[in-house]
Amino acid sequence: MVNSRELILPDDLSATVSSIIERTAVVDVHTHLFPPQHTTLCLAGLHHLLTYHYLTSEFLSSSRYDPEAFFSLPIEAQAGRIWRHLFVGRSPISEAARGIITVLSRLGLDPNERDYERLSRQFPETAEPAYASHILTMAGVESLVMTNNPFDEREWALFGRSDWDRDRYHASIRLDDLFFRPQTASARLGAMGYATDLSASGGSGIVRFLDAIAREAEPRYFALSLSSRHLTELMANALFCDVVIPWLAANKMPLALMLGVRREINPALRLGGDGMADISLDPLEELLTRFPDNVFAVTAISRESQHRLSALGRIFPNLRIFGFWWFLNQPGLVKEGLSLRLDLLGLNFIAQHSDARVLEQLLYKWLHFKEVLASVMGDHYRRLVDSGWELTREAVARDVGLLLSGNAKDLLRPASVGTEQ
Ligand code: RAT
Ligand code: ZN
Repeated sequence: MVNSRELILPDDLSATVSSIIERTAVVDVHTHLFPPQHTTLCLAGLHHLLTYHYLTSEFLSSSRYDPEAFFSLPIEAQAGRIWRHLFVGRSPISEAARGIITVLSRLGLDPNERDYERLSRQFPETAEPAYASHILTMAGVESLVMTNNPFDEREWALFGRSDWDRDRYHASIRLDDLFFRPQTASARLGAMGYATDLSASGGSGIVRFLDAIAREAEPRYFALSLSSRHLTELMANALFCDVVIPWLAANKMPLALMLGVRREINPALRLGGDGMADISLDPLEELLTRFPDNVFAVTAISRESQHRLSALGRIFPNLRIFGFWWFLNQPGLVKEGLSLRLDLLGLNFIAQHSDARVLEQLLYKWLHFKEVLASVMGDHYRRLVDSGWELTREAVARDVGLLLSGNAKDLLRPASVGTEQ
């Protein structure tokens, strides 16, 4: 029997759940953000927000503007065209377009200003550390995980400097190039002084490379974004199964799999031309079975894969489900997916990641997600209370804390690479 003073009254339930969710800090397990000190790659500001690839593809597919001509324009001209087409010529109804309106409102700017030049003059044009920290705090983001490609020199240069906040910006190492762009990977390995053999017989060279990049970047996980066909191929790849997977297990390093992407289906749209593929979760099931000592953090892009993924999450302790990824991150699909995950998994999943590429996107991505979370959690708690459960504010705060940060922190616990386990 719970002390009656702590109980949430039925009439207060929705508002209490919403306000707890609103105030709970999040750990963002997957973004493409960089610390502000990495000035060449840290994106912020209105021009970058408007030229986010979700919006350039919405613009190019609805305006019939020639993609080559569009991408040859300076960024402010691209942004202005997108603004006039998607925000002045029609209502910004899509999730990515509404995101811009949320950002403008949250920064205290007038989203009804139609003139792009006037609007952009009011937008803070800075990516100074104090501003970045202010945006993270406003968005309620306690810490975030970057995406770091060790085969990209410009990205990797970040780890040569010490002036950024490693407690707030964590690294994750993207291995896509190692398996899917072997020429790029070999060339870079050679340039860094490692053997370039990507077969399993070159395994000791790859292990030295993994040790070195992990010591340098202190990653919280390694990651691959791939189709299920790619995953099937990897299950027959000796470098993956006999070198990388054992190295990850020995170092207690999770592997994040982002399943269902099909790259460059319309290359003229650049990043916006990447799409989705059908997903079979057979290879994931095989992976989880064959490698019980590895932790796999998995997100899948299609609506159709969510049901089986949740079922696998209940069956395999080495699977950690996270987020609603990319084409799936739409309020209607998130609502359905959240409800399914709560029904099947209880509180055992990482509720969301932002995938933000531009700093201020954190403001809308987390706000929009929390709105949906509040409504779905509110419904679940109401059913629980109707069944006779006594619900307190503390219990709601604890549960929401698990979904928004606790489960993420558990996944992101730092590993000590290269030391005796
Ligand atoms: O959502 C995105 O921004 C995509 O372009 C991808 O970056 C995807 O999230 C990925 O991490 O591969
Ligand atoms: Zn991403």
